[in-house]
Amino acid sequence: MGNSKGVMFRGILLIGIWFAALFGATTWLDLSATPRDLIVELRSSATKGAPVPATPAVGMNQRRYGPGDEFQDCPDCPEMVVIPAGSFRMGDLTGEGDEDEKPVHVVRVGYSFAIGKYEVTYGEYSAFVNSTGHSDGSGCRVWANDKGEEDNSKNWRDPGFIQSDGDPVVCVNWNDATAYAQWLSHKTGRLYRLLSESEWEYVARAGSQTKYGFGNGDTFLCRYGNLADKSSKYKWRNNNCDDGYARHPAPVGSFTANQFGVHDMHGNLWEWVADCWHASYSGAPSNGSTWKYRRNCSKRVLRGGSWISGPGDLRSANRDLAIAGKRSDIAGFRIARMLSQ
Ligand SMILES: [Ca+2]
Ligand SMILES: [Ca+2]
Ligand SMILES: [Ca+2]
Repeated sequence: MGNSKGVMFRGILLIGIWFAALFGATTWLDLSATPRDLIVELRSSATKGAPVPATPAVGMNQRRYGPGDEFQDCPDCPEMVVIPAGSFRMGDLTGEGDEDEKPVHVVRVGYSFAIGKYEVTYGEYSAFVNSTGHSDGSGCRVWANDKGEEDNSKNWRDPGFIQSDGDPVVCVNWNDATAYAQWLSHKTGRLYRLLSESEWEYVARAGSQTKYGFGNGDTFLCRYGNLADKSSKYKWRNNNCDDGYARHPAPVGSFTANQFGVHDMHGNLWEWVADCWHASYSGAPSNGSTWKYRRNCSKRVLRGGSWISGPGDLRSANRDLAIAGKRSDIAGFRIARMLSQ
């Protein structure tokens, strides 16, 4: 009798552990829609360094989102837009790009995901810093005098121009951006992260194969984003139009959205993406995942150009790089969120 009771007890215990493992450990992150390698990468980055909340702030019963849907996971969270799965040709399609935009290659983004409708704002970043005490850092490279100069007195709170909640946050480095995405993941119970570089170009192109998401004409740039326009002093300025913002970034959403409903992919601020810098696309991933396996990953990719950029820097295919720990008033970031199927 005693032996059979022991067997029964062990059986119940094993079933209990199985249920706990199935429902307890896996329900707070949405991982089902990502490629397998991306899932492994994201699971490790999202769970590193911070405790899993006992009760996620947002409900476990998530509605299903379809392409074009917009949502916000909490009042302080960024507004998100759902992007459809699809394929595109990445790189210099128009023949006016740099060597680092080659070779052109096909990328298949085989999953739908959500992207910030805007660059992350000052108000959204404030909520993160107020909640976590995240460091302001020690200085920022600013363009107040029309040339980039390190200024130890400047940071995201005071970059040298007035910032309000609806402006895009500046003077944040790659590490700050990543910490913000991880905090948002733990706050909401959803998987937020930086975009991969290929996801970024996929959204910037929004189905186009032209120089910009809206076509080839520099004349129309001022409708879609803030750059060095004809009111600017920079010699590389776009003399075709005036976008109304000469000396600083524009509040997010000031310009027309692209075909996916996303704003400021061209200009306003350069945007940090997750990938390590590689000087060519030889060997680049073709499934939308982040390209990260490089011994020295201190340099990260920036995309889209900024309020001091000329037209060439705003091209969909254009790439730039910066040291991950550096902050400047021409770079911010945008986030992505994985969706369950
Ligand atoms: Ca401008
Ligand atoms: Ca931008
Ligand atoms: Ca470039």
